[in-house]
Amino acid sequence: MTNTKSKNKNKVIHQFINLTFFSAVVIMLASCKEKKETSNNNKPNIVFIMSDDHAFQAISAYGHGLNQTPNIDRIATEGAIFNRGFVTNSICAPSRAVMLTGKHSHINGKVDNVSPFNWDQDNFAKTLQKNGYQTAMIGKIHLDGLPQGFDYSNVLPGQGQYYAPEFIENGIKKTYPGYITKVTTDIALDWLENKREKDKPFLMLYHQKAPHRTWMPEEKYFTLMDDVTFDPPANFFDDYEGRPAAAAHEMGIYEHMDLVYDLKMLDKEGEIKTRYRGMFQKKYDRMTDEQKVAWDAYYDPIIADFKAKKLEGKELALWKYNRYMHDYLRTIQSVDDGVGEVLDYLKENGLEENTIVVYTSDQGFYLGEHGWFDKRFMYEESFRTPILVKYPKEIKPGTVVDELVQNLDFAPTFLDYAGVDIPEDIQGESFRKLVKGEASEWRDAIYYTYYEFPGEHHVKRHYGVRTNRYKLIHFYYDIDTWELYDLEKDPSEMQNVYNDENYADVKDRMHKHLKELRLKYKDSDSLNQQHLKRYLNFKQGKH
Ligand code: SGN
Ligand code: CA
Repeated sequence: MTNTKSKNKNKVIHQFINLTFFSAVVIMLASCKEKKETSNNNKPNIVFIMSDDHAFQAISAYGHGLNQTPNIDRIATEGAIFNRGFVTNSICAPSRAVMLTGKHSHINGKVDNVSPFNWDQDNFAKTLQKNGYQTAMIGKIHLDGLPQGFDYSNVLPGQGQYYAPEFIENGIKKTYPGYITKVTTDIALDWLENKREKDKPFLMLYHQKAPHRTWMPEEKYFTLMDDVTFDPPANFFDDYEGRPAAAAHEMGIYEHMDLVYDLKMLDKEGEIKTRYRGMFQKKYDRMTDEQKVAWDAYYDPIIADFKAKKLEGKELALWKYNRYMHDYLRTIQSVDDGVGEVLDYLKENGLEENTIVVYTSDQGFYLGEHGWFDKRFMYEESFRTPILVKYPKEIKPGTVVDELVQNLDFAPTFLDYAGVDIPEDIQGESFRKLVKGEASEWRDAIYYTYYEFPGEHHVKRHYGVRTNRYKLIHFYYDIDTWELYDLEKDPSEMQNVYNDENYADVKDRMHKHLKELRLKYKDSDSLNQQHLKRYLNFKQGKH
């Protein structure tokens, strides 16, 4: 697209070569100006919305019936929903690095939350910036250092805080009063309305912290779905038979969720003593007196009721699950409101037609499947991520995409839409044609890696491959186990059929796929060893 444009420009210039110098200059200037505006008008704006830990199960467009997200759903109704959207590494900072660079973790170097990110490498925002885009990064980034590729950045340090959040605006730290999700939305709207140059195409990354742990809702949603009792997924009481890596987890709702830190049982009497009580007290203390009054009015009666009931065993597990679901889903409601505000802004300002809007999460999340919260595993609920995209100029309303797409594909897709050449070393594929139903072929397998072990939640290092029907995973380091799943027969991944004779051929085929993908994406056991060494050094403070 860029090349064709500059060729046309040359043609225009040649046509005028015989005119008088003065009139030629006038005409050339006019033609350049017109060209600039035309090309800018042709380039779509991009609003890339991402939230943190938002499970696809908690978006009503995906049909799980847990909650209502009418604004996020609008993106699917007016555009496309992806049923097989996946990440390449189900943890925050690595996922963001993959999304920015279009390269797997072992190539962009940000393999875990611990090691630093090298901002000096290419990212798609830098490329768009060089090609006339105005760029902004707002909200959670979780990558240390001043973001590169952005004309404006206003980002959270680290994980961010739900109440009285700190932001770093173009390198300068300040604290905003209020609730994080709303503050992030206000910053985004302010940039759209007051800070950007309105004659340039724009890229805005609008990235929410919610619904990340510790799921502290906004006051207006404290009582949302109070009358709903959630039934846990069928495999809530999983025994992990045949899956030793899964059995070694530390992310059980029953066993590992902290009554105070996660479930808000901060009793004034101080009788509920838990490991992370002090850490939650600090989060509570960030609220204003007014906010605390509202908070206590909602939570104190629940605390009293909980103490009186003295729940144990299965009853306690179900109580914890419900307490978790209520707060988790409430934080999502504020995210959905923000999406609505941004969509409305685009519509009211005549930007709707020429703006691509993407909604996604940095990974999926467990809402009780296998008894868990958190993510990290290559099992479906955390490997999958919601992807919804609208672009009225090109995407038909109600489009459904069932092919295997990964967060690796965002960078090349955005460059493709912007008419910019996609660098050779990008590992993802543009899904532009796929969404239009015009892709002649598409990948039949995707690759996954996870590195953060030993670490929080105790998920072993692993890598694997998934096709439309099967999944092969290798857990390694202090364990050496393989798992194979038939996702058609066993979508909840309860039966590891790796040693089942009936799957011998499938197993061979999947090993072949895995080998091919590791070659294609330039990954290897020796690279894994290097990452491990680096990780352990960082953990011990030696680097
Ligand atoms: C924090 C959370 C973990 C979570 C990681 C990674 N603990 O450490 O539960 O797995 O983030 O999440 S918390 O006590 O700080 O909430 S990620 O999305 O940022 O990768
Ligand atoms: Ca996350």
